[in-house]
Amino acid sequence: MEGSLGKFYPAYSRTADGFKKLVTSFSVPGGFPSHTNSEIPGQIHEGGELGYALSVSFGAVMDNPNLIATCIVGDGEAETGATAASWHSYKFIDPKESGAVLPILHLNRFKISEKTIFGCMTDAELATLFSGYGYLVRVVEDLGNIDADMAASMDWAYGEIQRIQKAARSGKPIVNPRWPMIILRTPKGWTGPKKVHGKQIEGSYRSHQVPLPAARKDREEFQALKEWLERYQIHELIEFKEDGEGVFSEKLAAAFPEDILAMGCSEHTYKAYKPLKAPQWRDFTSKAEGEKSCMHEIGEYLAEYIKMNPTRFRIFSPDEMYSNKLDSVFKSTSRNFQCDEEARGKGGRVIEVLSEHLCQGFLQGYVLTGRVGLLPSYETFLGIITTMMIQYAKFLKMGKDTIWRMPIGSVNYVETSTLWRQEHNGFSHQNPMFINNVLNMKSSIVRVYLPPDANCFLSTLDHCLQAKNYINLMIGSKHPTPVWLTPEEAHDHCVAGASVWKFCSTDGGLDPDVVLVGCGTEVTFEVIAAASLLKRELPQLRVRVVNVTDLMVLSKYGDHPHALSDPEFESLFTKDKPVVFDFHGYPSAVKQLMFDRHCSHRVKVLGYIEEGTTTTPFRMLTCNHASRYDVAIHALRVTCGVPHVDLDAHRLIARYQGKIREHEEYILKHAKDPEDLMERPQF
Ligand SMILES: Cc1ncc(C[n+]2csc(CCOP(=O)(O)OP(=O)(O)O)c2C)c(N)n1
Repeated sequence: MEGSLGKFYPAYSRTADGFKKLVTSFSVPGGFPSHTNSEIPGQIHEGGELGYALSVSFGAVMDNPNLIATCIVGDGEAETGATAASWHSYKFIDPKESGAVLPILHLNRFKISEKTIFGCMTDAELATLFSGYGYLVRVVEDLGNIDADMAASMDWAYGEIQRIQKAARSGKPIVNPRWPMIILRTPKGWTGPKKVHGKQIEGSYRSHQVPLPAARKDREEFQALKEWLERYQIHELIEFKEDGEGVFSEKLAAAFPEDILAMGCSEHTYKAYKPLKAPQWRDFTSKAEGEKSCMHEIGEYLAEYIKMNPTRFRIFSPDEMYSNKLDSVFKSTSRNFQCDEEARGKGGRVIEVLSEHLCQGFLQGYVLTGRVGLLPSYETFLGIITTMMIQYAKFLKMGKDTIWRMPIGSVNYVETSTLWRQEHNGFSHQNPMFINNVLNMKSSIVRVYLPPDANCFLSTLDHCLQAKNYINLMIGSKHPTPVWLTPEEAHDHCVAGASVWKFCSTDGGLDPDVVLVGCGTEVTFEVIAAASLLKRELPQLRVRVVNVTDLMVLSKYGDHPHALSDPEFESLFTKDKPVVFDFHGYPSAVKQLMFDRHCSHRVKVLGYIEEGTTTTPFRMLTCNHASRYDVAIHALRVTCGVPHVDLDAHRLIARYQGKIREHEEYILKHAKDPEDLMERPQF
């Protein structure tokens, strides 16, 4: 009615036909969905899965000083863990640089069929709880006078917000300001049917969603529906002229804001994206020698990114910047946490809160309103926000098909502190499942990268921060690991997504007996070490080493935009030679991608098979059968029958099995790996 729908969808304009279409096609096939999604003007939130409205609202107002988001939270939604954490979100809002969120907790006492926790609390309990969170609370519950009560409360809230913002923006910030919030008490299904078939509807759980499901067939329900709709007195509000145009009563028309102020027309929600300024990633690269921590190197790069984009780029981290070795970003920025005098009022670009849900919600709100963000996380714990990522992917997919939605930046994840290096944390910290979860999303929007060294990581990050409309997952080590490729080689490798690594292959990879593939930092090291071992001990075995940095190249041509054509695939993995594929995560991810390549008979996939504990890095590899010895053993097994391999295969397999046992005994005795295992393999 406020005109936004008609602006974006002429078929839903303010005419008799437009209204009819809206009413008759709502929540039926072909019409608008029952929960908000990206086809709805003004929306930046996939409705349906409850819990995230508040954190997304806070993300939207960050660095948007003139924006106020009003977020209505149902008392059912308020029971979710994600919402429970979200009440604290204002503690990350600096009123000088950001806008404000006005939370409205709507207490109608019921969820689907049970009473709600908040609905059963007294005003005193609620006021104490939310005062404790730091809010100024106002309860709106005067049902006989609800419009005036609500209008006065909104005025009050707006005034409070302005007071806080004015103080901060005039250089006299209020320390720990109390932001306003409203608690609205109304009966569930208020103004709907009161009683049907002798049972109370209004004010009970029976009004949830569809209060009169049998109105088509049941007389009493039909009568209740008729009376309910007639109570709106629609004819006093709208008159339809002969040409079908709807004319609103003066009173109603006066309530509609101008186009620019209509909630459904807010440009923040559909055309606010501007690309970031990007530093030269090559300036942060190193020579192809020695060891570098991918996280440390990208930290330096991000510090520069932040300098160049002081108000349009943020990092949201579950308190892991230091532990993920990304702390070099603090060379150019600080944290942003208003309760901490060291981190308040400084324009810090890093929000650290130990809630992956909040990080994801903030990131979504920030990105969907046109900015760019990064969420670095322990590999294992990103799984916590799996369903949020999935809901976001749904929003993105529909948004890409919605013509009036302009492109947005990408949601970028960096997974580090990976499962292979959990020598102090152990089994609980070993879980690469997020990769599988991302793979299942629509191929047009998801990208998964496992850059094998720091130079490749820089090139990948540079690409992701500029890419539009994607969910990018980047995985890499925080520990120093070898730099294998020069910056130019890294660039070429990342553009290709996968390539033959000639320096560690026999005759540059020509005419191989077996192809060894690494995908992921630690397992790539093992593949290279296996190639070096075999070169030394069985030089007549012809080995080709391939590295995959862009996981999606593996999928069947046509299934993903990055998928290799069959000839390209065969140029790397050969037409018919055996392949030993050492993968960073669960082998199922690679198998899923390669299933339609019809090459499973010649590809052995190694990876994480849910064996883990607090143990050394190399023991992690051996207990999951993904070490250099396992790669070499499989390479020998799959090439048995090749005459010059047969002569030595069994002897070497037995030797490598012995090496694994020897290593096991060594670490039991010394609680560490032998030093020489981490030496850069020689060729
Ligand atoms: C995460 C999640 N769990 C469960 C549901 C199923 N569900 C749909 S509506 C609802 C009750 C919501 O109650 P409330 O937030 O109070 O909203 P109301 O309908 O009362 O306005 C539930 C449990 C859901 N949509 N999302």
